[in-house]
Amino acid sequence: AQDCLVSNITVKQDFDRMRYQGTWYAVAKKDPVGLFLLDNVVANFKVEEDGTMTATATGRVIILNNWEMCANMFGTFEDTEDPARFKMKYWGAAAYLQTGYDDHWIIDTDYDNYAIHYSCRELNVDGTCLDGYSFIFSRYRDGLRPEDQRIVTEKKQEICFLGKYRRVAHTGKMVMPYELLLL
Ligand code: FEN
Repeated sequence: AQDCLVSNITVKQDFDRMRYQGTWYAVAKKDPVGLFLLDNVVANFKVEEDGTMTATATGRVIILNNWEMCANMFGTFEDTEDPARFKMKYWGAAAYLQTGYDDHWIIDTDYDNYAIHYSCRELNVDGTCLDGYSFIFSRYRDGLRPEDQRIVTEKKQEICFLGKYRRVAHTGKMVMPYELLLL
């Protein structure tokens, strides 16, 4: 949407949640206002027996007195008429972590290499996004393949977040607990 209207943003056609399952490494993110995950963000998506999509995510957070913590987050996805547009309920394993209810749109993915996620939390009166966040995911910890970079840049522009992303470092200090990978 070159007019940047959230209502004109297109998402992945015929999104296949089965193929989206498994581990995704965040390689870049656009932060929302307020508390969020700093870096080392890894998500693991799963389709439950009843067809519901769920996910776990880990990421580094810094709490109060510069305490570095590994946050374990959980999300369940509510379906909408569009298979690529979900509402995500999320909460943390620790009580100090914020809970929330966000849009969760899959803008594009090839399932095997890259994915572009988008969430707008608050609209401006003109229908553009006032507060939102986005993740660029890769199936590989080392980042995106050069051939996917072009597609991702194009999509960043379409969702009007180009230039607002920061790279997500993977220092390897934070690894997703094995139990969470299996959930
Ligand atoms: C996503 C992948 C699919 C699963 C989930 C995802 C979203 C995660 C979100 C995390 C929010 C974290 C917060 C942290 C926090 C899309 C990656 C679930 C939306 C809100 C602090 C920091 C400092 C403090 C308290 C809390 O609450 N951090 O003192």
